[in-house]
Amino acid sequence: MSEEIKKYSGDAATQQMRRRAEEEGVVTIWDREALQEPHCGFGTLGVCCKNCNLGPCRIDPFGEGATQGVCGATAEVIAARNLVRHIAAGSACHNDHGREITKTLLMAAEGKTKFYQITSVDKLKSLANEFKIKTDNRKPEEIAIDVAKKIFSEYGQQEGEISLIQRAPEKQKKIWRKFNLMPRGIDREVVECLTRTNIGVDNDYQNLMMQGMRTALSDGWGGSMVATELSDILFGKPSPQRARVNLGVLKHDEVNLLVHGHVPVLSEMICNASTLPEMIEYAKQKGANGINVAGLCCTANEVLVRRGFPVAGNFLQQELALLTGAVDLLLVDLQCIMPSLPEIAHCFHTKIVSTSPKAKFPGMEHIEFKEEEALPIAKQIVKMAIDNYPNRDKARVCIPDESKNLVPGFTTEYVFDMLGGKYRSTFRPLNDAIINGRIRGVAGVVGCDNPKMESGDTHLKLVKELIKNDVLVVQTGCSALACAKAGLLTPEAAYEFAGKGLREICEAVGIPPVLHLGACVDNSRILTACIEMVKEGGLGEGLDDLPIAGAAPEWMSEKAIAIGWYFVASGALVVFGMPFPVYGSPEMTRFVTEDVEKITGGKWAFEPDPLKMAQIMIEHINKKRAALRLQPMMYEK
Ligand code: SF4
Ligand code: MSK
Repeated sequence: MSEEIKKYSGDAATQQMRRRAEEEGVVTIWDREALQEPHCGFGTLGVCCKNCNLGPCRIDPFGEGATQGVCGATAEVIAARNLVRHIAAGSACHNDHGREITKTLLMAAEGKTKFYQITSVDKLKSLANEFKIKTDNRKPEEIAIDVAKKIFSEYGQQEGEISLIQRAPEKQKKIWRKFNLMPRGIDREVVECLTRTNIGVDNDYQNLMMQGMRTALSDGWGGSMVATELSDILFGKPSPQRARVNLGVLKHDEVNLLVHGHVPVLSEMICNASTLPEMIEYAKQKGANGINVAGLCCTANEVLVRRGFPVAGNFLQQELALLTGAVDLLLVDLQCIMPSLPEIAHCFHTKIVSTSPKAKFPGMEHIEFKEEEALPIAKQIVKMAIDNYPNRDKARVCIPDESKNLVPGFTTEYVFDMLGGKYRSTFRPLNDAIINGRIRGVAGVVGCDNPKMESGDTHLKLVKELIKNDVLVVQTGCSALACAKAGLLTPEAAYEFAGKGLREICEAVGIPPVLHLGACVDNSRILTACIEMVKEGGLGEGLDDLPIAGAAPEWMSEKAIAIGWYFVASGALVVFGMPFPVYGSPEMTRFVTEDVEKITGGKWAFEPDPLKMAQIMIEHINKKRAALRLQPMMYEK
């Protein structure tokens, strides 16, 4: 095996399929990345601008050439404008995801689609209470209609404050009101970002960044939180269950149908269709022993945490899954889907189908998804996969013999029940474990995998170091899958990898040292868990007092920037493995790594080495512990 391949990912399935790509002459993301090296320095530093036709302009970061764009914009203005546009785009994606789920809930409640039901009535009622919607003596459908309409109104709300952000501790709300960071409406903040970043509008980098933070908050406490809450209401609250992950979940003798993207509305229906006796019987008629639905990226996480469906891989494995030659149909909706997929699919028998009017791909067949016809469309797609099974060239199939167990499906509500036991739901044991020094703190490790880094291994090394140091880790997205592939998301991992204090807690409660909370939108579950830690008492008055930290070691998407910013705006330290593009401006670099802390209590750090990254997070957690005067770590001399 080429040393180059080994260097980039320790995951054996990834190595094997990259070797196959080399042999077959198939170009993958690693090859394309190499062709882009060295990446444009101006872009990397964030000091190029093409916001108007006076440009494009670029600032010389060494101060020898142009120090201003044609309009007079300086490096810090250009870097801030670019960053704010990234935040707006990332937030828009999450917010739109929330909008899709809201639409489905409304259609289900109004009887416009018979294929979706309200599964979690208790969650619907408690959400309705937060929106001040009456629940007494009302049918769930009536309540759901009011909830969905209220949420829609908050997308376009012009003034005031969005509802779900009222969940935050008073300390944060005071800060956000004082600094004008309270989001007024979910879509509104994104639009204002686009206005302000036009030529000649907002030319104060700090003022621009305040709007960037307000927008990110409208994502975390708005669109993303809506997506999580309503998905739980429609599809059920996740709960821990055993499942499997990595390319080895593909089956030689069954129809393999992969679901890829983000919004779970269609993938849930595909799962339903694939388990219908008539479909299984049809698959048997075509010579298959069954239908194997598995996921990629965040759609994978959605059907994993609620239904225990297997996961074929994370972001970097989407092309590799096709290279197995065993995928009969790949179904995509939107977000994180590489446009290169049809080219690879066409090297094999794989059918590839897009479904969202917002995301079309040359080379894919398009079957438009409609909620009113959800199950018939899902059945049509499952049937297409079955019909394609006999076309599979068995001689060309190569499925890596690699898959691992994991236990996903933890939520804020589940942590209550799990820790408190049957009679008293509470976060008290978690807070006590932190206060008495068994657990040092909590770290959220999230985000994408990236060929510029070690392709998933950065997550692994970081998380192992954190749990070794008694930091309980919570994960979402492709980061969770990277660690699951190495077996870290099982209760047994505590014995092998966790420090003594954390191990004791994991043993007592029967949980993994690394908890999988769901897809990228479910980072909102980390916010709600943090709220409960503050409410439980003993760990300060606000989110910025908690001994917590966040990281996205291999981030690549604008969505990761938006997520990072809503945590920083909520008072957390967030470490990225690679800086976002601001280093061309000393002022902006100082703002994001230092000055912002004086406003929100949170800040950024950038560090590519996973062990140093862990150190930064641990030192930050220790600093918070010291400020709270918590007991010394129980097993540290
Ligand atoms: Fe150049 Fe200013 Fe136009 Fe940007 S907005 S392209 S810096 S002139
Ligand atoms: S899917 S945003 S690659 S985590 Fe949410 Fe993975 Fe990053 Fe997409």
